[in-house]
This record gives sequence, C-alpha cells and structure tokens, in this order.
Amino acid sequence: MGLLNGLKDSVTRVTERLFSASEPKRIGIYGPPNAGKTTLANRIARDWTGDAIGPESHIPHETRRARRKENVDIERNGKTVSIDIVDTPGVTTKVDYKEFLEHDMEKDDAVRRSREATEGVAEAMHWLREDVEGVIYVLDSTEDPFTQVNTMLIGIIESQELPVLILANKIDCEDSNIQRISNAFPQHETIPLSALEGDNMDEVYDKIAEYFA
Ligand SMILES: Nc1nc2c(ncn2[C@@H]2O[C@H](COP(=O)(O)OP(=O)(O)O)[C@@H](O)[C@H]2O)c(=O)[nH]1
Ligand SMILES: [Mg+2]
Repeated sequence: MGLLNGLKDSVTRVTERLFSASEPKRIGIYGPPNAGKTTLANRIARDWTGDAIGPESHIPHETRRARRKENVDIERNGKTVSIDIVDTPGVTTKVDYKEFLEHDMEKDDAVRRSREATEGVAEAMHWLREDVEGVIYVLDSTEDPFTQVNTMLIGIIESQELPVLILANKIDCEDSNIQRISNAFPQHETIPLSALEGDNMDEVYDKIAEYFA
C-alpha cells in the first residue's frame, strides 16, 4: 500500500509539473558581446520585478559569468508567463586581453578578465546544451549579422529544438539595419527594438509570451 501511495504521489507531482502554468521557463539571452544583452535583461527585470540583474558596459565582456533573475512574471492578455532570465557573456571566437588594455586597465587585471571571459563563454555554451529551455538571441542591428559565431550558435539552438526569438537591437541608431538581420535568418522572426530607449518593448513582451509560454 505504502509503495502504491508513493507511486501515486510521484505521478501527481509529475502531472502537476507538466501542466502547471506557474513553473518558470529558463530563458537564456545569447548573442555576441556588446549586442545589448545585459541592457535588455535589466530592462525586462526592471519592468516586471522592479530591480536589475547586472551592470551594462561599453567594455566588451563585462558580463563574464552568467547571471540569473528568477521568477520574472510577464503578464500578457490576462495570462502570466513566468521565466527565469539568464544573462550570458557574449560568445566570441576570441577573447584577447589586449582589448581590455585599450580600456585603460592594468595588464594583470586585463589578463585575469580575459581568462574569466573565456570561462564565461564555455559556461554559456554548456548552459545552452544542458540548461536553457528557450533563447532570446540579441543582435546589434548596426553590425553585420553574417558571422561564424551567429551562424554556429543559431545552428546549435535549432539542433536543440529550442524556441528562439531573434531581436534586432539598437534601432535608435541611425545606421541600424533590421532587414539585414531578417535576411541572415529568414527561418526566424526578427523583432526590432531599442533595449536602451525601451522602443517596441510591447511587441517584445508579446513575443516572449507567445514563444515561451
Ligand atoms: N544606442 C543603443 N545602445 C545600446 C542599446 N542597447 C545597449 N546599448 C549599449 O551597448 C553597450 C553594450 O551593452 P550591454 O548591454 O552591456 O551589452 P552585452 O555585452 O550584450 O551585455 C552599452 O554601452 C549599452 O548602453 C540600444 O538599444 N541602443
Ligand atoms: Mg552583458
């Protein structure tokens, strides 16, 4: 009897987990360095929880470890989509300590930062394979999207069959080109925004609710 009841309990728990609307989805924010991932993560966190996740910076690789904000409840059309936001370091093929030296840093500090940034990239890749249930892929729309890193990451995301939302950020900039991004990834929808100015966030939240519900 005890065994049967135990079994019944686990079945109930699993069923609840499968059908519960409140179970948050872990959504990773990926993309190249400086695309505006942390700016977006902070905006989402501030809009729905009142506080931020981490510092935004013009220094590449400022986010060297993944940061999380749990249970961010986004309300859309009377429904609540609960997500855990994971802000990842930008993924690049090369982390060079000399980049940090350009930002007036001591060599020791620059070397330490670039080592951490490399570990951060490895960690972000590990999470992509093991941990996240959906991806927000942020691109700087003033930059060329046809890079090996973007192609490789989108390819991995597709092979994992993760829902992915591609965001064309920095549309407040004069040289922003959204079409170039939708041409690069025609198999996905591209949503324009300015994470800095908060432009088009309503559509971004609509799409988050639609893709990650
Ligand atoms: N003009 C403009 N700048 C932005 C926008 N989003 C982010 N930035 C700037 O781009 C730089 C990198 O932003 P950050 O969020 O740290 O990028 P991350 O490396 O992808 O996390 C910072 O100087 C931001 O202020 C945007 O929508 N428009
Ligand atoms: Mg960042």
